[in-house]
Amino acid sequence: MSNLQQYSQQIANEADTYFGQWISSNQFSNPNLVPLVKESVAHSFLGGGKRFRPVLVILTGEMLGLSRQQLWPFALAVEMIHTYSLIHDDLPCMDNDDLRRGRPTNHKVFGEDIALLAGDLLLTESFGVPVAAYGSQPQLALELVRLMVEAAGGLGMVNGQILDILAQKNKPALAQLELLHSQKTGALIRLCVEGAAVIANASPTDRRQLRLFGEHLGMAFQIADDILDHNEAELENCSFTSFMSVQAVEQRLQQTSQMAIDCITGWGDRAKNLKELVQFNLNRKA
Ligand code: GRG
Repeated sequence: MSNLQQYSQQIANEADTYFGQWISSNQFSNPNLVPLVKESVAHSFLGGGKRFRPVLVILTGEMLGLSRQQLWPFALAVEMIHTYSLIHDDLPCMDNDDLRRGRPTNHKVFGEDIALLAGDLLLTESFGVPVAAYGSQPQLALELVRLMVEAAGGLGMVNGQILDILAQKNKPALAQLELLHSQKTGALIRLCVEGAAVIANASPTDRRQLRLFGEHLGMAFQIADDILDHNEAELENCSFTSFMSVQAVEQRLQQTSQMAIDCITGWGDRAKNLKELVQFNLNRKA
């Protein structure tokens, strides 16, 4: 395990602890919340996962001189959106998956109705997290919520998912495939980086540069996913490997990763962990 992998694992473990504590408090400790919904949320939210997005929030924020304490609430909010999207993506009306992270999907355990609502709960409550945590700085809270809407909404993940559904029926053009992935997967990864920049009160130039970094990293994350799926013989219309050879997709992954790294060279040595994260994604196995 590389130093960054160990460091990321430590952040992911801390995230699990923080998320676990959060779920035992706030609205979740209110006796009026039906226990079944709480169990359903916990099943997916505390059920493993790489915690790639929280790690990205923390690594970006640390590069900008922030403490983890300042970043956890935002990392939590992003992971809530991510978890909602996975629960809904697994539903019978979407991908109809029985397993996620090697365990039964939410609807397989709790039924479609509860799973749908657990996802709704996570998405809705995610917006309350920055409002509560950064409420003493209303401009900051407002900007984070605005970014969350941008990433999750009609020009973000939801539109990406709709393009994905349409792509199953008619193979899209390559440019449409890029848009699909930048919205479905990339928007949330961009949000992690830009949100940390906003919390750090980064200059407009630095913020633009980091947003671009997040976009390239998001695309690289998706391309790596496509290569993994291809290796597991999961061929889809909306995969880069259905447009070009695996070698060409691997080359694209190299180029996109380099574009990401180029965006953060200005931070010199402080960008070491983020650069290693890009490198790690290049070779990831899961
Ligand atoms: C339902 C609006 C809506 C959107 C769903 C994110 C998504 C859109 C679907 C997930 C399907 C998928 C395989 C997307 C491609 C890459 C991706 C986002 C993988 C899942 O993220 P990981 O690998 O998951 O970070 P873990 O389990 O580690 O949290």
